[in-house]
Amino acid sequence: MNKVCEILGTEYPIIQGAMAWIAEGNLASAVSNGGGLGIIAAGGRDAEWLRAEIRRTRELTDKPFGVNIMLLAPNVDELMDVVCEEKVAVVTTGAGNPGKYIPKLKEAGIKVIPVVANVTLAIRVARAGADAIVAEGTEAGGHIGETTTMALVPQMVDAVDCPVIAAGGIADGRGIAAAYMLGADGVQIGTRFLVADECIVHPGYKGAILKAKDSSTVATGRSTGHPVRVIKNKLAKKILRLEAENADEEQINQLCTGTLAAAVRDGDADNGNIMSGQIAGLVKKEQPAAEIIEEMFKEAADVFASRKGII
Ligand code: TUI
Repeated sequence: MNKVCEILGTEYPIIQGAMAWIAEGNLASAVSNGGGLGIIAAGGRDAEWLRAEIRRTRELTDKPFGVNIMLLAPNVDELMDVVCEEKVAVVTTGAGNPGKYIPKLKEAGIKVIPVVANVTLAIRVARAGADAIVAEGTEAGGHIGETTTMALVPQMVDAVDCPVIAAGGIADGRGIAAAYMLGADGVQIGTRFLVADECIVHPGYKGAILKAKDSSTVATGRSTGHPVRVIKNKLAKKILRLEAENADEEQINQLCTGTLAAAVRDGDADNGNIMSGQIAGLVKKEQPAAEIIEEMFKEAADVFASRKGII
């Protein structure tokens, strides 16, 4: 059996990406019911919301699902308490080193899968007891590192003993097959699930993903040391201009205030912060989450078969 399926308790070795203010019970349960691991994103939420959402998700699926905790959040300790009390199956983390929380999570019987963007941090979290690690390349949406998935995955596979799950730039069976070839045992996919029927993000956000082409994303925030990949719209261009002019961080932060809500809740494709991976150009239709998963893994198997004679 696939090592990642064994850890996650799923039919397919796929984790849904955590998308702040977007990934909640509807999408998480749909992905889990489709045989993957659905994720509730706790970033920006409070402990009460998270507890209620975990309980609501349990009513929508009897399959395992996980919670993502963004480590830059001011209420990380409280969110960690909630996932331990509720004994969710899996916790993924982002934007930092979850090392100090790992013993407590494992004591609660929770599998811990940090999402990391470089090998140094991967080695640290592996030593701290991570069950698996998501190697997230710079092609991914949201907060990103510098290294591509193609370069990051094999280097991480060589550096750690636990299974590696590839993320960033994967949205179909070819991407899954490629990740396996690099030594990954599973994939994390965000962008394609943005247009899942069960994803509650505003249709304007979905439209921006469906309209995107290969060159439609850009990383803002490089000047502040926190690059974030988004759709290159009016807002992103304004931020890039300010960064080029060495505007102070406060001014940029002010411009960004409320823009994630504008994208997620109001679907403002011009002035909203539309986080997306580079692979958005490949995402062309809205489908149920379960159909997305089944289609991608069938395609991965077909790709393996059709390329058999290549070497
Ligand atoms: O965390 C993510 N993706 C995210 S978090 C997020 S919310 C947010 N929004 C705006 C600004 C900041 C956060 C949206 N998307 N992926 C995992 C990830 N971790 N990507 C990059 C990193 C990372 C980068 C540098 C983690 C640690 C780090 O430096 C510390 C170290 O020890 O290397």
